[in-house]
Amino acid sequence: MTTVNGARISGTSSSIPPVVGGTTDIRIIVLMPTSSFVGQTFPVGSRPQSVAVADLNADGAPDIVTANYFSHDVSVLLGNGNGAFHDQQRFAVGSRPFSVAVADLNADGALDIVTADLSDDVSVLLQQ
Ligand SMILES: [Ca+2]
Ligand SMILES: [Ca+2]
Repeated sequence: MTTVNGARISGTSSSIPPVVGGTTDIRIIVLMPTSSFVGQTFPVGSRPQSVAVADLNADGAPDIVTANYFSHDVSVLLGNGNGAFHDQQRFAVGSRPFSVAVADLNADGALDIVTADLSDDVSVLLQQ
């Protein structure tokens, strides 16, 4: 189990340690009142293929999850509510995840993460 700013996230069937390091970035674009965009880049795992936005730690600020195809993990970036995000935490999933979704899969009130993997399976990360 790993704790990220109060959000505790763990795997379902085996220990899923966070992976250290990142090789690819995602770009956050915030719509400003002038209808222009300001971009900011945050590192995530290798070759992110899919992104989901949800309030994973229930603090009222949207958070980001990416499915990282070549690093076989997901990156979780907790938001601070003003468009900035904390450094990623990475959690291993199946081989070559290409899609990610967030939902409360076990009806405990905490959002969980699911990925579709190229290895013909899905990975489920239950938040505890
Ligand atoms: Ca949040
Ligand atoms: Ca849940």
